[in-house]
Amino acid sequence: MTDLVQLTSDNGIAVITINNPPVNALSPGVPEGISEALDQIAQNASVKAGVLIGGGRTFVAGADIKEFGKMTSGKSRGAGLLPLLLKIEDSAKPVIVAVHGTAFGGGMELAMAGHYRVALATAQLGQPEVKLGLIPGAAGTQRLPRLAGVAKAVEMCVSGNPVSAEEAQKLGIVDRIIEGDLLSGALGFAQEVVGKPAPKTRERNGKLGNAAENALILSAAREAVAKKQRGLLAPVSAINAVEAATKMSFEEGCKAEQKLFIECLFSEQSKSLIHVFFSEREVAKIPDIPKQTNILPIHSAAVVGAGTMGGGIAMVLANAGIPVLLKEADQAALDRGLATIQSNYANSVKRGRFSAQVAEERLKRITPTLAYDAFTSVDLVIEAVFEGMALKKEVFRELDRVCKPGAILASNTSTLSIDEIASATSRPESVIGTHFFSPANVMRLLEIVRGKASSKEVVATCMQLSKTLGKIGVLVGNCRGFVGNRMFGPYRREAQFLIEEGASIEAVDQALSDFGMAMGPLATGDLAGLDVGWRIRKEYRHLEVPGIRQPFVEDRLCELGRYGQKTGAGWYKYDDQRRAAPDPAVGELIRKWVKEAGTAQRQISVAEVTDRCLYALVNEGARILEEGYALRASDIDIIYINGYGFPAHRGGPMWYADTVGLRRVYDRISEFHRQHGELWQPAPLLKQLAEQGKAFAEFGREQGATA
Ligand code: 3H9
Repeated sequence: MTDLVQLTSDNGIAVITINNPPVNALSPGVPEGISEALDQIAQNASVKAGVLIGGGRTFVAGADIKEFGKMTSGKSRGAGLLPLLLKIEDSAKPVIVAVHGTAFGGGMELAMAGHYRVALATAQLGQPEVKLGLIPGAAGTQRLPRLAGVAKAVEMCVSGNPVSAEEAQKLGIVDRIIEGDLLSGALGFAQEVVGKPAPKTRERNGKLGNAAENALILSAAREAVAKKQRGLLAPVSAINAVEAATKMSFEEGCKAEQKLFIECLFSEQSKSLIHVFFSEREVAKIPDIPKQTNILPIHSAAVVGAGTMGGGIAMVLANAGIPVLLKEADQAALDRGLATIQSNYANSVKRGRFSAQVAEERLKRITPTLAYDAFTSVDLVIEAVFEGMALKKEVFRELDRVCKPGAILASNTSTLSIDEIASATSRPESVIGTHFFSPANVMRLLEIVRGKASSKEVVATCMQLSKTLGKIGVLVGNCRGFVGNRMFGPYRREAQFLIEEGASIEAVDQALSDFGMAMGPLATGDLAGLDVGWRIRKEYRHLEVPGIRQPFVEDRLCELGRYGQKTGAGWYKYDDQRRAAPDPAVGELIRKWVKEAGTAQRQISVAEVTDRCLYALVNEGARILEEGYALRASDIDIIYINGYGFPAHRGGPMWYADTVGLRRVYDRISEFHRQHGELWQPAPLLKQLAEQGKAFAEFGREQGATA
């Protein structure tokens, strides 16, 4: 028996315990250990049944994801779980699988091979492989429809979302919910089933439906995938694999699943999504801030500014159970802000996201105020006033005056220097940036901007807070635009240059949307409000270098009052439902403006559109990385996937560049440099890595994300 699996016994029932912390993944050694335990159970006449259980915080959360990289690079052949699962199912003595925590992926497949499943009410069961660009690869697509029916199996394998133990019981996946101690409950269940014929999941064909019903289920699923999971391989493969269960024998279905699983495993999409999985966890690790750093308690908070961002941030805090003061300068603005929050909550209730009672509780946690008086006791303040340095400094001077020592003073600025804002206080160590993305109550990204003086405790607390708020916090350094917006500038600049050089608005947006971006760059501008960038450009105009080309169309649109969706017109025109349509008037205006400016017009290919926009992101990302404003290339990827609609299956902009090959990216950027001038100067780090034949993923810094 390996160290990872233990065999004990209790009153004639063998207990196989998997101990592979933290999540009992099926790493090498675990399947072998279970197999050996089964052999011993078979040989021991005094044992009547077996219970399979996970030690620690969970049952098995799946195959060991780290092994997949070894398999695709030929360093490992993979464990091949199928024979083990058949061995469990063929055991002459019943095997009861006891589930707590999560039975995910290979863990769920392992559970389904048992003759019975019992679970704690808090357990979750699911086939989340699709989120890694995979499908279940150990007969999950064959056993799940046999237990839960075809429609549910398709839904679970395509969405990757788990079901609760209670739902699993209703579906027929779980046989009993255990109250109290799981092992005692499982042992009791085992005593009840000893001597009775043990059902084999693979032989339970009763829920496989009929051809006509299944055809409808499968075609509806394919249609939904084409719309909602555009361009993704794994959801389509998952449907095909479940279809195989409905049309073939179990053995043939397993072979079909294996083939589809291997195709997915070797796809770029899966490698990218696995990169995203590990990057999301890596992001929380900050080299110079040890795990045991003191986390400051956040029992109460305040938000300054009840505009779109301030209101959204107040909701995020309230949703996480933190009482929050919401301050505005005048009653009318405060009323408007509160009315928006109320209507947002009402909409969520209408859509069934939560009950009216929950909405009311959340709303009650938000206390409107016109004064700073009550700020004296709060643990955290987030400033979200209009984006202007003078105003921000005024607010921070006031916060410095009223807030208790140790309170965290955060700014939601998206562009301004945290250090300069901090200089308005006597306690710059307590000042930090918390840059939320709009709509704040929806978007997952939170850029945490570390100022020169921000203390380690304050940084660690904000990283922890991001989790409490259901966000993914990424630590960035204090440079203009931080990481996300600093890169977004060149990206949108190129989109506009392409328009000025002859591409149509729709062609540019379509090219990026076909690449997988949630929205094209021009439509994104309309959504965010073109006036936001216009105002920032005006603030920084003094920094522009004479002779360097600047896009001008967007400023002209703003001068005409075309701010985007909010004014019903921007790059596109909008109806009162904010549905976009091309606006021929804009096309005419652009043609007139570029003629006046003397910009040469030409045919522009889709490849040029995507390369110019995406490589502008990559080139700036390389500078950010080299300058230490992001800790790792993968942090930049996480920012772009969670804050800017970059497709996760492409792994983020830096990973995407790595997959293209940095030599190719560098050559193309050098070509743009020759054609379009200084703005395309290749980043030194990109040049260096390209020449060394390396990837961004290989570039590590001792420290970074510090000012
Ligand atoms: C699969 O099963 C394919 C099959 O069909 C069979 C094919 C033959 N492997 O998330 P956390 C690590 S595909 C390796 O922070 P939480 C994770 O990286 C798999 N490592 O904790 C982290 O490491 P570190 C299907 C794993 O409590 C640590 O464990 N299964 C795995 O917030 C803690 O993780 C899935 O997709 C793994 N499978 O959430 C489930 N899982 O501390 C993926 C976790 O060094 N896992 N780690 O950063 C999850 O969804 C969450 O981790 C879970 C726990 C909900 C389980």
